[in-house]
Amino acid sequence: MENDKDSAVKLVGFWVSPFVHRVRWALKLKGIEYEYIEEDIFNKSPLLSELNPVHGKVPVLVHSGKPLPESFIILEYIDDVWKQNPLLPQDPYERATARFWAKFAEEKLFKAAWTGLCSEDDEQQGAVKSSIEALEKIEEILKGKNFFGGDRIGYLDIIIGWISYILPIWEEVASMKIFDPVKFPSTAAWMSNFLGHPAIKEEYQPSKDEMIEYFKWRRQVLKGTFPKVFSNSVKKN
Ligand SMILES: N[C@@H](CCC(=O)N[C@@H](CS)C(=O)NCC(=O)O)C(=O)O
Repeated sequence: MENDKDSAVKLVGFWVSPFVHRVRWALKLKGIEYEYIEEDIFNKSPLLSELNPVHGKVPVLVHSGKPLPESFIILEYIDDVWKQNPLLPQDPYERATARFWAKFAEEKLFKAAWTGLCSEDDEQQGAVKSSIEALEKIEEILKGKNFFGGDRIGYLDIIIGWISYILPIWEEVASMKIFDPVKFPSTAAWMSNFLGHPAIKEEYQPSKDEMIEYFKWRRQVLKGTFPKVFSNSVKKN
C-alpha cells in the first residue's frame, strides 16, 4: 500500500527555488520516493499551466495524478498522508503556533530579505532593518533548542531552512549584512544543526557558485538593468 502511494508521487520544481527545496526536504525526511520534473519558470511548459493554473508557480506536488501547489500546503499534505517522521507537532496549540511562526517568517523575513536582494540605497536599508527585526523574534523562539520543535527536525525548520544557505548568498550578491552570528547565536547554532542533519545534507543543493551567478542575474533583472534571459536557467540534477 505504502509502495503504491510512493510510486505515484511527482514533484515539479525549479533547481534553485527555496520553495521547492522545502518539499524536497520533507519528502526526504519521510523517505518518499518520487519523480522530479524540472520546470523552466522563465519559459513555462503547458504541464505547469495544467498543474497550477491559478498561480503558474512551482513547487507542484502530484500525488496519484492529483496536483497540489504551494509549499506550505504541500508540507501539510505530505504530513497528513505519510505519518512517519511527523513534521508538525501533535498538540493542537503547538501545531497552530508552528503555523503562526511559519507565516511570520514568510511575511516578515522572506519578503524583506528578498526586497533587500532586489533593491538598493534607502529601500535596501529599510529591508535589511525589517529582516533583522524579524530575525530577533526568531532568535527568541530558538533559544535553548536544537530545532524549532525541540530535539527533532520538523515543519518550521523546513519552512525557515532557506536562511541557512540562501540568505548568505543574497547578502553577498546584494552587499548587505542581515545575519550576524554574534547577535543571533541560537539561530547560528540552529543553522549548523539544520545543515548537518543527514536528510538535509543528502538532498540536492545547487553549488554556491551556481546560486551566486543566478541571484546576481536575478537582482539585475529585478532592478531593471539586465535582459530577462538566463542562459543557465534550466539545470538538471
Ligand atoms: N508561495 C509559493 C511561492 C512559489 C514561487 O514563488 N515559486 C517561484 C519559483 S522560486 C515560481 O514558480 N515563479 C514563477 C512565477 O512567478 O511566474 C510557495 O510557497 O510555493
